[in-house]
Amino acid sequence: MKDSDAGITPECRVPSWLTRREALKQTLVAGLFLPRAFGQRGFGGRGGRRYVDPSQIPVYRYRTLPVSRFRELQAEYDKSLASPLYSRAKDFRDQVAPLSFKIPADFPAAKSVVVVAAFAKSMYARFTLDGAQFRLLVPPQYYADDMNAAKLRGIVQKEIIKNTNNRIVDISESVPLKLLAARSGLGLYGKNNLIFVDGMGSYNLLYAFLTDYAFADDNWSQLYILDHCRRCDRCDRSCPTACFLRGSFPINIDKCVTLYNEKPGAFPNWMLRSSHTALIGCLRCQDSCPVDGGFAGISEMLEDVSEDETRKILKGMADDALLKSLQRKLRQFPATASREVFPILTRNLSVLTRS
Ligand code: B12
Ligand code: SF4
Ligand code: SF4
Repeated sequence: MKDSDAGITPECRVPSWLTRREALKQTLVAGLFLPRAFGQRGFGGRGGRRYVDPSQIPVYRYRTLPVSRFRELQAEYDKSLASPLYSRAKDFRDQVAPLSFKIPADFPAAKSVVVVAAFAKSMYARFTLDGAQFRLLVPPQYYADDMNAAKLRGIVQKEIIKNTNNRIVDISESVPLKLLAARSGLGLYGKNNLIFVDGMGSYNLLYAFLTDYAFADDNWSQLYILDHCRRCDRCDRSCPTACFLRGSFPINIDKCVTLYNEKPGAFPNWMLRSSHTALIGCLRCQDSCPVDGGFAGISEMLEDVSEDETRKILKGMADDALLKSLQRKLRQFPATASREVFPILTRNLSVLTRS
């Protein structure tokens, strides 16, 4: 598939929804590269849904960067997080606090980082209650996929480095993955703040591996924005909680449904019941995207959850047998991992089934 088919163009694009002054302000925050064509009309991509043949979707794509780039990546990330554009919410800060571009003390010989994007499709789970069936969306990253970090580590060793003597360490849980993917040229940021990768749109999960293998190329890239975003606002219009801010690239994380429905606790008072559209997380700013059109339609069904199990979930009865069955049926759905996190499933299912 050509770059243009995925809505990605090799030139730098600045979105028309940013005024010149706003874009310059963003530049200070993000070190964004402004193209010569900035402010002019007449360039941009096509919209519209299209069919994507699943067999043509790459399983993964990757790029590499030398670890000597970590210092500037860290400075850029720190600068963003210090900006008032980013949430001060504790749940958000707790998630980003452990992320950094530091080389682990036990791996001083690390020379390169391999950033990988793996295609990930949506799943649906069917629950039954009082004769009614609820087919509920489980977005990528909330079920155990055939492709995972351990498998990708093996692929990095066998297909990318092609040498079993090199050390490879999975650092996916400890680095800011989107910035790494964008700066390595693996993908482009979209207005929905996600990384779009050629041939898989934003339906990809990101991973990173450190290695003592020294790749010849430094793929350092400018921060590009998806070409389509210049003339499109579908993600903005479809967001159930109005996270998109005029003139600001970062979404308002404080309003993102995912920030609340991944964690236990009551939903904020301002959040409408209709804002909940998935069993966990939210996919609205991806499934409405014309660039993601063909990828959004690729999904599979998980094993059905019985009426008896559905009732137990709604009553919060997390016995061992139920947890075991749901772990299998929902493929390690995070809220079935223990009694402690089970209330997340009870709350999220209650709001979707109006029970
Ligand atoms: C914290 C977090 C969240 C938080 C905050 C989200 C956010 N936008 O930061 C919450 C809980 C809300 C969340 C939600 C989701 N998340 Co999340 N999340 C993360 C996590 C742990 C860290 C992200 C992070 O570093 N944020 C901090 C900000 C500062 O980073 P940033 O967004 O890259 O910011 C850069 C840009 O804004 C840029 N910049 C600033 N100004 C400008 C201006 C322009 C024009 C440009 C181009 C760039 C630019 O500079 C910043 C860096 O310096 C990562 C995992 C990881 N280890 O990285 C997953 C991750 C980002 N999440 C992911 C996913 C899939 C989701 C959800 C889709 C899940 C779901 N289905 O509900 C939603 C999407 C919400 C959204 N639209 O952003 C994937 C994204 C994959 C991809 N292809 O992009 C990741 C990478 C997990 C993974 N392993 O794949 N997430
Ligand atoms: S829906 Fe959002 S991310 Fe997708 S092309 Fe339109 S503006 Fe960009
Ligand atoms: S994940 Fe949902 S709530 Fe969050 S920005 Fe996207 S559409 Fe809005």
